[in-house]
Amino acid sequence: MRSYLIWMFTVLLTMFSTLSQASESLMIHNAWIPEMPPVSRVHAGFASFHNASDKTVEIVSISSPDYARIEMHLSKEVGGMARMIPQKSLIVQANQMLTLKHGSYHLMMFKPKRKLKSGDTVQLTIQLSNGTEQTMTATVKKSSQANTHQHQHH
Ligand SMILES: [Cu+2]
Repeated sequence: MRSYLIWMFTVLLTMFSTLSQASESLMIHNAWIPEMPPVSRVHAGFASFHNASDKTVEIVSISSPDYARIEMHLSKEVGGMARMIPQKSLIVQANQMLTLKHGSYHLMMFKPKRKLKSGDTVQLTIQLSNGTEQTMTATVKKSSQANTHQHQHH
């Protein structure tokens, strides 16, 4: 009985330290997915990752129950051609914000498992190199809504 209690206590302590670690990692803002025609087999994903800690945070994988596979890409011009280069990870420097956007870093999400339209939300799980996980919620939006929003900064 006593060893059982000690074991329980250890489990709770481990859970708690994992949770408190996760809270020090990334703050995620404006996660969104441009609405695509239902026939589309690949969606883009955007978000801003804010690392408020004094350590580099590295995202090593992203998954979602709503997609078969999610890749991290960097759009780049190579020899005058726009190319998308798959990234092994996304690195968010200490006290910096990494903003995923068109023409830069972004997510490519393959084979949506359900119809997603404007207003729907998608749960994503982010795996960090320190072994912790974070969840994020992305909202499906019409691209035109997002463009309007961008233009408000002018
Ligand atoms: Cu891409």
